[in-house]
Amino acid sequence: ELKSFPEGFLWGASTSAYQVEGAWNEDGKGPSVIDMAKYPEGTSDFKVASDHYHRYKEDVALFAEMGLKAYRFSVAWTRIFPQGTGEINQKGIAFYDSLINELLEHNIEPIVTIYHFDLPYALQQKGGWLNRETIDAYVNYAKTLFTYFGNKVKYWLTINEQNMMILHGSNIGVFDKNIQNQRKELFQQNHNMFVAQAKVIKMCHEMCPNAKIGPAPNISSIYPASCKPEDVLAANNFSSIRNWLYLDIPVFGRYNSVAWSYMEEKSYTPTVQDDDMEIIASGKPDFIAFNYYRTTTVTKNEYDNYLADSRDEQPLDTAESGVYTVSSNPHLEKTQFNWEIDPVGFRVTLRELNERYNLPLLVTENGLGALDRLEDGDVINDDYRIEYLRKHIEQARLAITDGVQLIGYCPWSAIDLVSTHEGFSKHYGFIYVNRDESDLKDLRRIKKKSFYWYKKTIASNGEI
Ligand code: BGP
Repeated sequence: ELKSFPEGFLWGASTSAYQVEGAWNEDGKGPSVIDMAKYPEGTSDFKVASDHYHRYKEDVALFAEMGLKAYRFSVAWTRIFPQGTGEINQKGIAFYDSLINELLEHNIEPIVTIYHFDLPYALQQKGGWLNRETIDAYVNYAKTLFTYFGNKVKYWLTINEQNMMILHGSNIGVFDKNIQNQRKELFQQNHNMFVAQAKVIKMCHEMCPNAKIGPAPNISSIYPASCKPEDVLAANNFSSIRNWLYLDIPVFGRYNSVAWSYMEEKSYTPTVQDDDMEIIASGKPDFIAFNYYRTTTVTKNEYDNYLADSRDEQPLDTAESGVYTVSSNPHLEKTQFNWEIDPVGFRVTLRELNERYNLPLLVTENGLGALDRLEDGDVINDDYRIEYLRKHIEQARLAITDGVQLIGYCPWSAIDLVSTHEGFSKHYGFIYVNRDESDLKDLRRIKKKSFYWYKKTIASNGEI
């Protein structure tokens, strides 16, 4: 018999600071790597975004009207520490304090991502995550957040999509161009982030005993493109490299063995300092947050040196010589932006996570990016988005019936924002933001059809 969503289920929605806030250099904010990245001609930049920094009260009122029980957002590190370290910028603290208060007054639970891609540029100039001083800077930054907001925020997320930063950070601009393409160095940055994350999890437990904290990778079930044993093995390998590496570390306190032997084989293994593994084992998460958009299908990669000359330009989410090549799945429909749609894969992913880790799960992103059209009378008929979300919610409910401990669902995104890869034309929100690239003043908010649908869904606790 179909189970219901549990009582107190965190029906929410998500954003991240640089994609929604704008005000990129206001009130003392320093530049992040995202602010300094070069975007292709014609792509919207993040300077104004959805102007949420100035309109957050209006936005929170809309979230409350939609009935959100939770709102997952990120703090911009450079609002708190403009240079990554040093003096606290009190105006940054004040902004997030007001935002959190506003949410709590509307009975919306804040779920806070500490770091969502936007490393302070000043830290990157000193080597970014290759420099172990960044570990200390991150710990100090998190400590500041726990000090100011630890009594108000119950759910913390350490790092958004660390795995995607490693797998294709070059596309997002999160790493220094001069070092990002060296795969060995990617895995060193990865290791340093693991150490930083563990320290922050441990510190959160000490400083905020009533709060919960977890990692937030992007997790996707990996399918073999055929039933050829070599393809099945490739899928198994990629699953370890892409998914389990990022959760075995915080949950079990050790490197996933398949991922480690892959790194050894490729000479990518990071330098692990004496007490690193002890530190890693000391920071166990209370739940696993994850982002899910689609599954991934792979074949065995038959090359010794895949795309020899440009190999390092090829992000790891595309291929690895002799190990895997990401291919497409002919059984799945695609979005306008060519992302495969796989609600059943969502159930599979939820089950896999539950079986491996037996921890509460929180979905922090899931959604459909589309070229929404504003029709006469300020209407957006985004039936395709409703369809996508409905199917995923149905599968989530089946997963709960399977025994998965799902505590919340926060689709991407609460409100339209700038897409990480594709600018503002790719809309995800329940609330439309009228953004004309030649005049960024309007930015008015318009409720989409999906806004009213999600409101009903929440009100009925997912009985759709
Ligand atoms: C995730 C990120 C988000 C968001 C989302 C959608 O990887 O955590 O920041 O951008 O993907 O991706 P995109 O904007 O490229 O469509």
